[in-house]
Amino acid sequence: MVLDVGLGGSFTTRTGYTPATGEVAAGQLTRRTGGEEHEIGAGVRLKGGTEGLSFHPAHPLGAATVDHPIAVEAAYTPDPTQNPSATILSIGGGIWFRHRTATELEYGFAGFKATVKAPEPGREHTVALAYQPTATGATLHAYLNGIELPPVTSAEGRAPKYVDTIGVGNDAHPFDKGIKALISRAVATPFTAAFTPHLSPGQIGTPAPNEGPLPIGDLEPGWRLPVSAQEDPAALVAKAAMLRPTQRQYDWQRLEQTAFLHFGVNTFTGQEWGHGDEDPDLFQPTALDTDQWARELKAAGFRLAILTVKHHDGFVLYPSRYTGHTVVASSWRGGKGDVLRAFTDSAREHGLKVGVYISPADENSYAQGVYANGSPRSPRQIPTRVEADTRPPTTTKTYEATDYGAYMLNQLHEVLTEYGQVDEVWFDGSLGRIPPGKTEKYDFDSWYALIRDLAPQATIAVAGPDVRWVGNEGGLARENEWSPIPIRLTGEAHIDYAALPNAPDPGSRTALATAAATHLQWWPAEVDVSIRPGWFYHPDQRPKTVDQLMDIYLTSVGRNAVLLLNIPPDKEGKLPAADVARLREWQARLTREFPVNLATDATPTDPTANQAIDGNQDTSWKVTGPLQITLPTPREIDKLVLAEDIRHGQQVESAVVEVRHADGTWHQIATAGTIGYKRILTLPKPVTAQEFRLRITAHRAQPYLTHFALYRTTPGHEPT
Ligand code: FUL
Repeated sequence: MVLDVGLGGSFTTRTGYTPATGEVAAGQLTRRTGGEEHEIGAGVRLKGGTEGLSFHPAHPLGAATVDHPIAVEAAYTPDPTQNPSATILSIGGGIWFRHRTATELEYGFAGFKATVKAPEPGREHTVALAYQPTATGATLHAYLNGIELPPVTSAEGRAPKYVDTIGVGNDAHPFDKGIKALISRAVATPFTAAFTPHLSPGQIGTPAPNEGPLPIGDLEPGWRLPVSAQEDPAALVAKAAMLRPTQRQYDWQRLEQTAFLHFGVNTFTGQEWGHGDEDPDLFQPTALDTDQWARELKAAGFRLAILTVKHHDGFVLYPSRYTGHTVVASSWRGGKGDVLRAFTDSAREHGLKVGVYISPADENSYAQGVYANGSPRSPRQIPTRVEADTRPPTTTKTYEATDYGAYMLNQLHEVLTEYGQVDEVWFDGSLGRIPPGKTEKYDFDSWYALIRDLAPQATIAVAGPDVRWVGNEGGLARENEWSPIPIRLTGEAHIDYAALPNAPDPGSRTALATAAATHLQWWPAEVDVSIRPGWFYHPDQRPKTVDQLMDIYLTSVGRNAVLLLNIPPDKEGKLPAADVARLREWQARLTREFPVNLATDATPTDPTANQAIDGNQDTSWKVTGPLQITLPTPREIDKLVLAEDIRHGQQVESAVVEVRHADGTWHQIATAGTIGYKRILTLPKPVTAQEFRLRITAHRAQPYLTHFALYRTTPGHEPT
């Protein structure tokens, strides 16, 4: 960076500028006439004509042409009227970004130029030019409000250089193309490979009265937005910035820690995937204790638990009316057992929410000639009444389904109407042992519709529209985990990844620009991982160590994902003692590593930023600049928690955290890419400071911060 001023310093001579602390000016910044009004705290007001700011960098821009990559940016609030050629940015006199008229902007150099609609007057916008010489010419990238505009390329020579000056609010040469505007920030920076603008609206200067990126038609913020095949990369980024979670996705994200319970015939056979022909009488828990499940899970910080009501083998843990392959066919509890009932009762008793895993792949149904039997989709009355149905007559609803689709619908109906509130329905993507080519084309549209009808608050996970599988079963979210994701919608309303589930980067600007997507959607990541090597209980397996669980927490909850940790009940029907002990140790470890949020005692430089440090999840701060806080005394910290208020979308693309040294200079201690719902940063070694600062260095639309939290592991318990 050779220049980065928010114009918070002073014009000490009539024209010369002295930067404020934290500002950078490696060169001389001047007012052109001295008549430019310096509005302290807002910027410099320009009245057009010969007024403007000039920056003379310490190093020349080139010889006769501009020969070095250089980027110039400004935040400005234009007046409603502008003279033709009123210039916002200029490099060397030959490269410009200017008004052609009050409603049209033009950028370019020599004979190469492009035109775009001018942004709305009276509110703050950001503009950037990034000039990159090539072997035979140059490319000029232009940005408006953080969004890239079509680049301008010359293969026939570079931009002429008339002066070694950068103009902000006027041309660098000549001097009579001034703009009427308030300039609130100016940035200049050489760059090497790719350039990303540092400025976007709302990040700096005065808050924009209407937030949001470059208007793209009349688009409203939403959960899912369609995209076209050849859509402009800038529009894709703008659409991604418009995505918001639904209420159910937001509620789900706030759960943070959820538990999985794999329990069924496999628990007794030692298999991970049953064949569906196992004798139901093998299911014999000797001391089923769902109270112990719920109590221990709750104590370990879980807020919801998902039970495998039916795994791929098709054995059902409650007495379903639609199959004989259930707990009723076991002599356990005299054929009167109901694991789902016991589980849901205990969960509610202990304040845990309930989720259900109902495997679409079903070997027993396949063997029975129901799954993939070739039956056509036809209207089905759900629930389908059976002989000796003891349910009171109830309204039925018609859904299109195959025979197996109807079986699933009836089962979902039972689970969602007879066991109290269900908050997550988990459809696995695996086919189990069903032979390839014999698979059923699932009636996802009808299944989703029935779930929405009966349990509108429930998220439909993984093979579902609300929650995305992170792509591995190792407990690892990506370092930069985006929730706005390019997707493909297939005919039956089924949602698919535009890239592979485990694509290393499904959400960045590059991913958005290159994805073969039909839509962009808020599709947040869930990290499912087992505490043991298997999903089901096996006596010879051991639970993971506390260190491993701690790492999993940091790479899931700490990376904008929800953790779904599997703890498999054993043959007794209890969570194994070793696993319970491990959960308790892990919980104690979490408490020691995050004992108190030291930031809640701090004073922010900007009092409105208190909403980002008050520790309150429901309040957030509209970012208007760096978040700078002062603690009552210097404190040692080793972890930071950053959080965006995702009700305003996921916007941050990069951020740095700095501390102030005794000599007043700022030093970087941590960097982050995305933040999202929660981002935990661990420092390589503890840092002591009194003043901390978070700077958002790249973002999409207006970010809001819920948390900037500081922690120090309780001494004596540092991780090894
Ligand atoms: C996988 C299944 O095949 C496993 O058995 C397990 O249920 C896991 C959570 O999902 O795809």
